[in-house]
Parts: sequence; structure tokens; C-alpha cells
Amino acid sequence: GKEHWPRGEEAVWKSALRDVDADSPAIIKSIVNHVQTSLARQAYNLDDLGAYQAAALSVRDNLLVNWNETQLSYTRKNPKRAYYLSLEFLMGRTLDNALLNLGLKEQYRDSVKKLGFSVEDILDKERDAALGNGGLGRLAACYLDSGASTELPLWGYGLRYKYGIFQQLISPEGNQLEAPDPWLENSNPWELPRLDVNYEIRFYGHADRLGDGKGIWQGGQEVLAVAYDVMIPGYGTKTTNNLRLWESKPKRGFDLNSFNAGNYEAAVASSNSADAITSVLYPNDHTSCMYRIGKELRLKQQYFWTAASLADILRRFKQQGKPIRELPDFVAIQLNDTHPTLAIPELMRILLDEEDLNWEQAWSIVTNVFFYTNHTVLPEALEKWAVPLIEHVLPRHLQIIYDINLFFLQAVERKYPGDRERLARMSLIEEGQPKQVRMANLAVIGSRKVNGVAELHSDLVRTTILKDFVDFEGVSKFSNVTNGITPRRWLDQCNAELSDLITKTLKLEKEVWLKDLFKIKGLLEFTEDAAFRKEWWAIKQRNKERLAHYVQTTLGLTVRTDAMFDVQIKRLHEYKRQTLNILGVIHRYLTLKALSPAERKKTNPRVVFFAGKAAPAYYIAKLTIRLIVNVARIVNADPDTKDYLQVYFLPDYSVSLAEVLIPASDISQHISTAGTEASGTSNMKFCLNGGLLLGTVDGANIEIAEEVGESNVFFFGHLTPAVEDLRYQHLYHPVPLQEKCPALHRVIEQISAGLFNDAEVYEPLLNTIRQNDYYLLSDDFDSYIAALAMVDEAYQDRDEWIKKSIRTTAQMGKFSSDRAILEYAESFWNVEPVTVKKK
Ligand code: Z15
Repeated sequence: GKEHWPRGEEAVWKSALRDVDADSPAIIKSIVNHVQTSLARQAYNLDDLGAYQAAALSVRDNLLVNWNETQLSYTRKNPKRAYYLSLEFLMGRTLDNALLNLGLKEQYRDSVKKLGFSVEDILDKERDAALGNGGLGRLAACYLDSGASTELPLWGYGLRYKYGIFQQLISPEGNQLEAPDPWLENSNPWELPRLDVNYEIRFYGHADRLGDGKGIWQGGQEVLAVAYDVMIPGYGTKTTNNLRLWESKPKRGFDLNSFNAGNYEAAVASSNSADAITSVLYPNDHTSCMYRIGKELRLKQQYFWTAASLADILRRFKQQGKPIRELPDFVAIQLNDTHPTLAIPELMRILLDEEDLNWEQAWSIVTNVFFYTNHTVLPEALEKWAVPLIEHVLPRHLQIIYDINLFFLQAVERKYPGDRERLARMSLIEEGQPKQVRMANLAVIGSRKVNGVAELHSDLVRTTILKDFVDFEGVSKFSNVTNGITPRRWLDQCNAELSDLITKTLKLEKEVWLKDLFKIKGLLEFTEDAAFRKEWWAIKQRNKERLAHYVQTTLGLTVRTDAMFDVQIKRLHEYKRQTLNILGVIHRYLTLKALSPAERKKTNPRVVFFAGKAAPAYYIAKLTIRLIVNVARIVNADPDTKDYLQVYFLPDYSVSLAEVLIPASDISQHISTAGTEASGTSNMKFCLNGGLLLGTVDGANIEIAEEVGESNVFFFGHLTPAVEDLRYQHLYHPVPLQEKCPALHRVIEQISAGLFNDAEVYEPLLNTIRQNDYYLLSDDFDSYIAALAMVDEAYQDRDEWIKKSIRTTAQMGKFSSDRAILEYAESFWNVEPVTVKKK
């Protein structure tokens, strides 16, 4: 009977199943072929997951052809290449992106439909590759997309974690719980194991000096690094670059350990064995290792990855038969934060101990190969490694670091004779118990260029944390590359309807404006076109409904879609001030409660969404989640207010969830204490999708306002230069909260009084504000509330709001990651595009 027949069109299946030269279309044949061969499954019981896997394998075949041609043309042309070393690549899903980049989406849509499947359902079966924590890891992913799309010979190097960022669960009380993310469970069609590409990586052992700066390192433990390649297709190009991820394996096969899923932190720290090195992504964002357990394993991850990547880069370079001194003419290595800084002493070790160069030759090569990007000025995020730990794990590298430091401090002493304080500040070694190696200092002196990630941040880098280095080396080494985002994923893919409307309106091929994002400026002339505005708004509305549908099906909650959608989604951190947002929500709730029903009716209904993960050991951040969840519970259940205010904490924030949330937002919040958010990149994503920005004068918010016009953003709060002084006032001239900010005091006392359950639980969180209020909530609260009121008012004038929305999208051209990656290529790396011919 029929139930034994595959889904879809009988004739299509029949002809594809019959044999290889059947006359069915190539895509259908390829999918059916993968069902039968690669998956060894029968058409008769194929489910959505199987269909996803077969479609993915079929797309992979296309990518492989391009990948091979790209690598072949690189080998033939031998251009200078760039390498992006990042401990995190937050890739999200691949199939949709690959289909769009290959221009095959519609063909696959038709083909899978004929086979009885919907392309959306199939795409939804893919698990995110979540090998990152947040902004830094997602930036790396956007840069790979842009590198391939601009035809740059750019490879990424990272780690193939068996477990990505933890899965976030919310307990009945509202606490965050962490579960492992076994993302490789269903086999991963996007990676190519290269078991033949492997390197032996040494740890521990002993190092002897041989004079002349050279040395020898022997003994200890050797671990195998095995390559897994992930293909990175460019948009509308044949270029398909490579992301090479390393997996650790024991050199001899008896060194196994088991992952203890019960206790996340302990499991992270548990083992000393070879496979433990790439078993799990560290879930700490903005926290250097020093206060954390498991730090030896993290150090081993960093060395394992940098050593394997360098060995691979050098092997590729050497295959060309060039002398080693020409390395900087063929290789540029971008260090994504200080995480890969061990690459600097590692390259020194190779050049001195294995290539037999002298110190000057080696140092001159090193300092022309590396480039360092700083992503934060927060002191707790600056990496420092205990000297005894490095000595134990990497004894030869410690010697080299000491030698680098000696030569460096001698040079500083020559320029500033007798300035001991300056020497102490600039030293690679921080005195103390124990002594620590300052990785940022090492990254700076070992690199050709240093950059921050937005103008304000780069200024702060130059004038605060790296001021001494600017004085010493000259300012030209220290520059800025403002971050960007790929408009393919963050507009075309996540908001296809808006993308189509833009294409139609601009009368350009979408391949044109998606590769030259400045072209969307052409939308400006349509702000006065009422029909266009109507379409623009209708798309926003459908995106809200898509989000509401997601919340309904995953959480069983009904979101009203006729309200303003207000979104704050990012890692939980005190500096990002989710607490300010939830306190503002409570303020709104209390204000609504005090209004008469008639007055309430005049208010602008608002739905506030939060999502984000807290580091498992970050107590205050976890308390903030708990408060948000409990506020949501009380507020959403209150019949007086529920038509005007709803609050949701969406668990398990991810790239895929961002792709649903961002297109649905009317307003998004980027409200860090001034001077703390280096750039931010989700701010760019929201604005590109026509969401307005409510933010502080911080990071890339400033440049967004410059581009879209200040009248189209909502700014509030103190500016960066005021922050230091305000903190000083908090410490030495504290004013009671009740006097300083009565509105905030009232909110806090309501929490304390138990309005949101479990009064005592929140005291440590509330005390951070009552006590020294380091992140200045009490200084910014009033202007925050005023800004929220302005947002409400602006939203009432619907036509004007839509115009703001269009103007915002239209002027986001600067924030394409294509622009950013080309700045790196041109002004730092001196790497040029290589065109791979289309056949
Ligand atoms: C991280 O995601 C960022 C900085 C860090 O130092 C670490 Cl450890 C993780 C973020 C910044 O907070 C954010 O402002 C920036 O946009 C992003 O890096 C990419 O540069």
C-alpha cells in the first residue's frame, strides 16, 4: 500500500532510484544516491533528519569541488596567505548558508519538495556548531565568510571541541543549569577528517639552554593533533576556503578518559589525558583563567592549537622551497585576542632550536608575521599565566619568554633610563605570588600591528592599557579595525523577505548589494514611499509572528504580536547591564500598576525579550537570570498589566535563535557602561534588519549613530570620560541610593521585599548596586528611563518610526564584515584576492 512508498512524488523517486543514468535532475539523483549509499538508508522510512543528512552530503559534494579548485589555485599561484587563529568559531548552522552562497537554495527547495520534504523542516534538523562563547567567536565566523566572499586566501585555525558551549536549561526556580552539548552525536557532514595530516605536540619534559639563545626540549608527554577541515564557501564566488580544526588523540592508544556529564566544571578540569585537550570549549567569556579551575588544561589547549597550526603553516610554506627568512612575505597570522599568543614563543623556538637562526633573525621574522587584535579593556579579561605553570607545561617556552623580556626591557631602559616603574609596568612578567606572564604585553611586542575593534575601543587601548607601548613603539603600530557582520547570514539568510524587498526596491541583483553593502543606501529615497513603508512594516510583523510561533512551540507561551518587541540578547555580564534592563522593566511594571485602567490603555504595549548564557561560575550573572525569570513570571500573570507588558527569558541562546530574534525586533538594547563594550556586533545585526538601537555611547554604537544619524538612535547615560570620576565618587563620597536615585531605590526595595519571590536570594545582586555600583546603574538609571519613554513616544508615530527603521538599514553599509576583512588584508597583511576561475 501507499504507506510503504516514499514521501513525495512517486515518479521522481522511481526514476532516481532506478539507476544512475536515470533522467531525473542531478540534485534529486545526488540526494537519493546519498540516502542509499552514504546513509545506507531506504527511501521507505526516510525522516526529516535523514533527508537533512542526504541533502547536506549532496551540497557537500558541490563544496568539495570548489574547495579542491581553490586550494589548487592557491598552490599554483602561491600568493601570500593569511591565517586567522581563533580559539572560538561560532559557526551556527551550515546547510542554509552553503545553499545561499552556492546560489542553489531554490533548486534544492524544489528537489526536496518533489521528494516529499520541506526545505525549512530539513534546515531545522541541523544542530548548531557552537564552538564559541559570544561576540569574539561569531566575529571569527563572519570573517571566514567574508574572506571567502572577497576571494582572500584566508584559512582559519581552531579546535574541534567534542562539546561546544553548554546547553542552557532553566530550573523551576529560575536558575541556569548547564548540560553538555554533544553536537557531533549525529555525525557531522561538514567536516573532512584528515587523519593523514597530524603533528606530535609535546608537553612537560625538560629544557636545556645551549647558548646563543638556543635550546633543546625533550621528554614529557607527546599528543597527536589530527586535522579536520571545514569548507568555507564564498558568496557568489568559486572560492571555498578552509577552517582547519585540531582534534587531540593519544599517541599510543590506551590513554582514554571518560567525560563526566554530571558536573560540568569538574569535568572540564578532570583529566590530564590526551583526548581531554579538545574535549570541551571553556565557557568563560571575559574571564581570564587565573581565578578558574582547570587552568592547566586551558593552557594545554592554547599550546596544542598554536603549535599544531604553526607546524602546519610552516610545512605548507616549506613545500614551496623558499628560505625561511621569506616567511613574512608569504604568511600573515592574525591572533584573535591573546588566546594564541603562545604562537610567538613557539615560532621563536622553531626558528632558534630547529631552523638554527640567530636571535635577531628569528625575532625579525616573528615580529613581521603576527598581528594582534585586542577585544577588551576589562582588567579581569586580560590573560595572565602563572610562571610556575608555564614552567611545568612548557619549560622551553618560559626560557624564551624570559629572553624576549630581557632584550625588550633592555631596549626600554635605553629609551627611559632609570624609569623603574615603567619597566615594571611594561615587563612581560608581573611580580607577585606567583609571578605571572602578561599575555597582552607579549602579543604586543611580538606583533607587527595591534588593533582594537571599534574607534572608541582602539582609542582606549592606546590611551589606557597599552599607553606605555604606544609611547615606546610609536602610535602607528596601534590602529583600529571596526568589526563587521556578514550580510549574507545576518540579512539574506535570517530575513529572506526583507532581503527580497530590498532587491526588488533597489532594482539590483542581490549578489550585487550583498557584496557591496554600501549600495543599500539606495533605500533612502524610498522612505517617503507609503507603499514601500507598508511592505517594510508587514515584513517586520511577520518576523514577529515567526518569533511568537517559536516561543509558542518551544515554551508553550503566547506572545502578543501587536506590541513593540524590545530585545536584549548577549552573554550575561555585569558590564552589559542586563540588570539595568530588568530593573527598568520592574519600574515600568510598578508605574503601570499605579495607573488607572483608562490611563494604562494609552500606553504602548511592550514585549521584552532576554536571552543569553552566564558563565557557569559567574554567580551574579546567574542571579540576574533568576531575577529576569521570576519577574517574567509575576508580570506576565498580572491581569492589570499583562496587556501592556510581557517579559520573556528565552533559554539556550544560540546563533540559530538569534536568527529568529533579530529580524523580529523593533528596538534592541546595547546598554553597557560607557567604555566597557569593545564593539558589539549584534547591535549591527539588529540595525541591518531595521531594528532601532537603544544604547549607551559605547563601542560600535557610536559609529552606528554616526552612519545612520543620531536622530535614528536612542542614546542615554554617562560618557566614557565621566566613568572614572563617578567610580571615585562611589568609593570616597557615596550618596545613599534613596537620595541619589529614588526611582531605582524604589525598584530595588520592591525586590528586597519579595515582590518577585525569594527575597533573600537576590540580596547579593542588589548589593552590587547598593555598595560600590561599579557599573554605574545608579548614575544612568534616570536617563535610561527617560530614553525608554522617548522610545515609546517615537513608536506612537508609526510612520515616522518606519522611516527611522528604513534609514537605519539603509545606512549600515560600513558594517559589512567584507569591509572589515579587506581592511585587515590591505593595511595589515598585504594579502590580495585570488580569483578562482568558474568553470
Ligand atoms: C568576547 O566575545 C569579546 C571580548 C573578549 O575579550 C572576549 Cl574574551 C570575548 C567581544 C567583545 O566583548 C565585543 O564587544 C566585541 O564586539 C567582540 O568581542 C568581537 O570583537
